[in-house]
Amino acid sequence: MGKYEQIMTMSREDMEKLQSERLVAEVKYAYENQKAYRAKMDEAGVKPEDIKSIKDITKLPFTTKHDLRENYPFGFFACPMKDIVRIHASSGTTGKLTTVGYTQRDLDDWSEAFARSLEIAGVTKDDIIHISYGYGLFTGGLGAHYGGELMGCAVVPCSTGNTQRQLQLMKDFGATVLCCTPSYALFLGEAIEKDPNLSIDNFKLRIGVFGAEPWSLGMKEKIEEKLHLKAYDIYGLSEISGPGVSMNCGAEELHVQEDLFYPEVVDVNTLEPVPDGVRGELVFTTLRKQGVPLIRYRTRDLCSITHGVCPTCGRTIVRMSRVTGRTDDMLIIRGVNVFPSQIESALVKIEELNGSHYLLVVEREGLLDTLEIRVEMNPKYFSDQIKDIEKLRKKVDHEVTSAIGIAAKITLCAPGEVPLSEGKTKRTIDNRVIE
Ligand code: DLL
Repeated sequence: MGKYEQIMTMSREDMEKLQSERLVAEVKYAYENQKAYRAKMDEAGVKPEDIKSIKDITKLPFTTKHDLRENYPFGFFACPMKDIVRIHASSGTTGKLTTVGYTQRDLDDWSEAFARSLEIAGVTKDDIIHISYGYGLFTGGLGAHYGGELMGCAVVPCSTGNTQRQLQLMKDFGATVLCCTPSYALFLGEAIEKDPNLSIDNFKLRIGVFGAEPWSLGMKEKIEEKLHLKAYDIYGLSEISGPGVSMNCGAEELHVQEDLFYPEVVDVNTLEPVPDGVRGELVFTTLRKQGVPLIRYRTRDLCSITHGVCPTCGRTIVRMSRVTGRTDDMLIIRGVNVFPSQIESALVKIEELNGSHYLLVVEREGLLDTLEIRVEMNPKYFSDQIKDIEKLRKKVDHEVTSAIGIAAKITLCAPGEVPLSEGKTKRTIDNRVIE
């Protein structure tokens, strides 16, 4: 039995007891030390004494990214700077940075959350982990690094950049685990295919720990096929700690480290909790954070949660579905809600395309929104014959329209024209000016 199995197979009753104790303490701590959240509780008329168990969590007000930005840089910190040992920040798509401070215990908990995720994927201390998440203010690199060390693995801290050298080190050192974004994993797989001096048979990769951006199951298959490994989906966000908040066990669902980060899913409009299995906005409450405790933090990520024993691995900690989109990357085009991930799922199924290499461009012409999908053709099927291109364009058009329910302009691009990036790949350019 793995080192962390006990906590991940706890009975519901024991877990709720632990969560209740921790929530009571966390809310009291936040109320006493976090001025901004105390003001919210006062405004909502809730006192720490009103919170007696985890069931009372719905009495508490939400926290949003806006609150964190308003209090930039350190207004949400709940302890003096002498107790903070690390600061991370995430830029998001707009506006100011969101800063998070960690005490040593916060870092230890986060490392454990990542190490538990590795255990779920079957990583052991015999593994050599190659980390190509960015090291820096982004939590990917350092999160994987300390989680891997805690697990006892040999960690290779490569960070991003210089793909040729990354591949050489991965091969020479015999890396068995690769940690990076799914976009970069695919990029690496394609780079191996293109290089006549490299063959995937000379690599020892067996497990991929990929996350930080939404990716479709089709993309997962492609990565597994190119890198000859089993790909796992790791989720997390800097506000709550970083990667390792949840991890999939082989089935599609991700196990949440719910004794540390308590998840709820709420209806996007009413903000009322929804039943298990119903999709809504994911909300997290940290149960043991000292630097920046966050109560009912609205992630904007869309998913559902399910309780009960996992039919795949037998663990009892709650599961969340893969995050396929965010409330803020949902595009509303001519009144229809469209997620980039829906389009990706349709594109990756078409063999004649390099379906993961796509970019969505939204414009407004007069009063009408237009959506253009730029997608690369697969080099194997690449043709510059107008007849062939037109036939493929029609096929893509048909698949996409049936997936999203609206028509889009399909632009087929030559291989290499829509590149993936080393970090999170930008999938949408929205040029609409909304007056
Ligand atoms: O992306 C932390 C991370 C690093 C997770 C490495 C996994 C691996 P942020 O930069 O704060 O933190 O961005 C968090 O990224 O709210 C989601 O929208 C998205 N995200 C993260 N993991 C996944 C995933 C890191 N597995 C935001 N699937 C989150 C889909 C993900 N979206």
